[in-house]
Amino acid sequence: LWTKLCANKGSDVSTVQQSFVQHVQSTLARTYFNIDNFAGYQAAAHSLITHWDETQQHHTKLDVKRVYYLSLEFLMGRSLGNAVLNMGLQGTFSEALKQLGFSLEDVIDEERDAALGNGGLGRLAACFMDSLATLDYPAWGYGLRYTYGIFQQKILNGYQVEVPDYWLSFGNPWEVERLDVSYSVRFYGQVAKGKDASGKSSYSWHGGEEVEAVAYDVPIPGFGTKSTINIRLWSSKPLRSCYFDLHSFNEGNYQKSVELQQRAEQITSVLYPNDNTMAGKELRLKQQYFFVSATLQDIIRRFKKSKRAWSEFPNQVAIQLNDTHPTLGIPELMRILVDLEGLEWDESWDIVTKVYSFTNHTVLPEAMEKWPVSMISNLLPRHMQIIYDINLFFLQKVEALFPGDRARLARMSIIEESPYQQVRMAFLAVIGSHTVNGVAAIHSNLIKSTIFSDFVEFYGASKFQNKTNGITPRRWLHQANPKLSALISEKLGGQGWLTQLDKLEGLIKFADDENFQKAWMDVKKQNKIRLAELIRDTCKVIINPEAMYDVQVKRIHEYKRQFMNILSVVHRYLDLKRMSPAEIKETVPRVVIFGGKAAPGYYIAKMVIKLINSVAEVVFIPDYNISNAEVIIPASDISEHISTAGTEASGTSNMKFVLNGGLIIGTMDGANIEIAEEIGQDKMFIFGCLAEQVDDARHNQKYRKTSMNPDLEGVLDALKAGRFGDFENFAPLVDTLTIGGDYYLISHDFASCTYAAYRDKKQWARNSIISAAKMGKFSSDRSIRELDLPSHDPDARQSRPAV
Ligand code: 26Y
Repeated sequence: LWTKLCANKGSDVSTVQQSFVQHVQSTLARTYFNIDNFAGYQAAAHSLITHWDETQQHHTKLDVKRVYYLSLEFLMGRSLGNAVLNMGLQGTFSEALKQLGFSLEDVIDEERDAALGNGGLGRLAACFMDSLATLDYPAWGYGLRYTYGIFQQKILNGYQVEVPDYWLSFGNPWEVERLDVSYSVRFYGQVAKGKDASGKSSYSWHGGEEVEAVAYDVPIPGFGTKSTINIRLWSSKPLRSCYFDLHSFNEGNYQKSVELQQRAEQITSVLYPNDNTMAGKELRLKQQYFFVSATLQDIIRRFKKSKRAWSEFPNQVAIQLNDTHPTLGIPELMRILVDLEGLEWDESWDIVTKVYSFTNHTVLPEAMEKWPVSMISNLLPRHMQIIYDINLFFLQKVEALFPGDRARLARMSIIEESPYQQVRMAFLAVIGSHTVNGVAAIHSNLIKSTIFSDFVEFYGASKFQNKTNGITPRRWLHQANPKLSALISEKLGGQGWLTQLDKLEGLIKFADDENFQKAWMDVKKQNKIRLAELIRDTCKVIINPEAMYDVQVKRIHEYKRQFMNILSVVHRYLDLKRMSPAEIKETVPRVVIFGGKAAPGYYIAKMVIKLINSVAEVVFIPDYNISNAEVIIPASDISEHISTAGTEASGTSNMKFVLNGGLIIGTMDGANIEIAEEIGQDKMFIFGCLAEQVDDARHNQKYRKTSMNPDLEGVLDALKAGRFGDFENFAPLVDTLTIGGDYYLISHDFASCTYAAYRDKKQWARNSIISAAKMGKFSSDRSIRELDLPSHDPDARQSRPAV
């Protein structure tokens, strides 16, 4: 009977409508004359979540090795439009909703972004989930269900103001609460040393406080496959017994009676809004441990179902660490194996190092996680002992290989000694993993020659690999740029390119075809109009779609050099002021568009926002997020990826822009270099210092061996003269160039960062087409395949049984 009842897998218009109406009536408990677009969105989302667990059942039956992607951030954006496209239900859903009096687009617009991430690292995790599902991997994402995502940014009087992002306020139809999946997590307390039955020392961690981790599952449907995988997000709750302190309540102390509950719920309450800068707060460390503890309990519970020996664990489990944020998973797995499961240390260590793999996303010193030994000792006393032991055994091996080299031991120690003792999480991650990867070729080489050079000498170079980042073409072209997607599919005779992005090369033969060029640029024009509307609505500024759109959207950070960009805008503006009307007529009209959030505590970055907003005729789009990125990126003619060479590990928006037919102004940094390799340097506007020149250039800058670029000097004079408002607003920012020693080499790179020709429209169209056509390498499908995760499941690829 069950099989019969469950077999209703139709995906035609009337089946969709039935499911939709059923959800309106029973899930939402509303009637058809009482549903607005938001209810329409909820009902549509609910009707998509069916047959979702079948992939898991299938993997359980096959008993396959699973891959776990552990990330403190998932920057998902909206799900409805993506789910409909990935499940191949676009036409059906539009028609079904239309007949019911809705427009699919309007309904999609009701959804709030799931913004549980800061920037590149969080968005990469989201793209990887799309690829893992699409490629039928038996994969799970694990993360935290923050009650508040990345803050919403308002601009008031030119300044950034942060508003809390309470994204769950109207519920979340994409999550399924799994009250049956919950684990308790301990903090603080003491370690007792004892002896086990055989007389061996044993350790037990007890006391302190415990909280409960409850699972929420979010489905990720693959494109063109039946596979739907999960992201399991943990939410913190008080232990059942601690919901409420009855004693305090009875004594009339209502406040105190709920304190424990609040303390527990605080753990997953808010995403830390720092991107590439470490804050060092205890609550963040708590989040990290809470996350890995719940996740490992869950992974181990699944493993134990198969009744295998522990030695089989690495054959069943692969764990990818998204940066050092989940690195406590290494000592935690050791603790579980040694203290709780009674395995020997060496055997446990062998298992741990076969399971973990670590992705590094940065070389910036301020982004490197280091936690005070005192803080870890207090919060996680047993883990601190284990970290010391891991370090001891590791340093013994170093000593054996390099006898008497005290300096080397100090350099490689997991514990940094001065100015006070801290745990270097990146070293712990390297030592506990079988492979380490960087995210673009230049970055992977840099980590080998700088932060991890001693480890390359110790382990050999093969442990350190490169996996150049990628993006999912499903969201970043098919969904964000439906007109270009349709044009490409028409030209290539199908949608095969969406899963085999190399097929875009088929467009090259049309690059000189005038009709195709026209169609291509026409799509760009329509996307520019769409963006002009967004800018009109959010900034109350009218822009000219005929002008060249020059875009820089990303987190605001000194190394990304938005400051240099706005200074060059001022430079061009001052130039225009000096020009004759005839000369002005010769220049290309240009709309410069910025967007991006500054970390709330990052004073200089906030000042950059104020400066941008003080320069007239520049647009600053507030609250840059996934959803407006989907409008901004397809509309750009040119975009800025201009970090000081050697500082941007990869960048991923650079890939999105080029894939959508935008050209790049960029430095030889991150993935820009590989984009140039693929599409040809002649199709990019490359400038600036090379990574290998940076040290010298910095030295010269700092000791004033080079004088300031005269154009830049002119710009600073204008600022000082109050041309853009009170100079006091920007003085500390300008100081970074002078007394600060210009660490990011703005003066050095200033001269060459200016003009991009837009006049030869045909040449532009040709370059745009060829560039997009050669972007095949940058699909996240390729990154995922290279990551060498447990083999995927060929049986899953069947036509999807939809709604
Ligand atoms: C330690 C904590 C404060 C922290 C939080 C977030 C540290 C770093 C981050 C985020 C880092 C990040 O987003 N890095 C970016 O990762 C992208 C994906 O690999 C790269 O493309 C990009 O260059 C890099 O800056």
